[in-house]
Amino acid sequence: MADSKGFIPLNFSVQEQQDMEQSAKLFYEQLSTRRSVRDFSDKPIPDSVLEHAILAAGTAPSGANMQPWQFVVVQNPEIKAQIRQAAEKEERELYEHRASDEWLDALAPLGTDANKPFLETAPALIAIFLKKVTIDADGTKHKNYYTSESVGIATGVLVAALHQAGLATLTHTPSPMKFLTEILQRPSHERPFLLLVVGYPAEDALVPNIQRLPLRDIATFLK
Ligand code: IYR
Repeated sequence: MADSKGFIPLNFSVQEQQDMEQSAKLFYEQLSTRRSVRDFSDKPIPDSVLEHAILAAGTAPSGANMQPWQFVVVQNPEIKAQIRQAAEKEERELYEHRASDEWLDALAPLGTDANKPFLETAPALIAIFLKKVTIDADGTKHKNYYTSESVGIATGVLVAALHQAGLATLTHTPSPMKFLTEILQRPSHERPFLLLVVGYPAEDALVPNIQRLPLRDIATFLK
């Protein structure tokens, strides 16, 4: 099936316009119910949901198809406790010293503080690492391209896939996140990108009453 360049036919099916419009609307409606959750239940989640969500994330486009990501799924209570302890230490610094008044004011509606009990309560944490280089099995180093864009898109797909599967997430970015490299024993060419908290929401979970911007504020159409 491959041509002289090694290319293969695209697997693509054209949808009826009505179906396209319905799919786009339904996808938006499904995603619009996603909220960042900070109150998690400790109810276990199926491994296969995590696995398929990560496979979905791995379909993201990436610079030169280098797929510069590594997902580390943490379900071990001792490791989660270590992550919580290290994250709260950084967060205390942030809330007490590092964050500007402007930043703290912006965070006020979210009601966040340095306490992160969800890092232990939630059944899974997915630490996402960005690979500036990829090292082959034979030790050859390859530079990766557009790594932030690539890992950002993969993370977005992961969040959407977990939401679609009926799980709640929190994109958590304790800063700095160097402790994740140490606790999770990752090689130095992988940079911690984001910590995704995954689980069912607590039954009484509350979320801030915030709204999404309307289309006219987020998009410009030039025809
Ligand atoms: N990392 C801190 C602070 C924080 C920063 C932003 I920007 C947020 O949108 C939310 C929180 C924390 O997790 O509390």
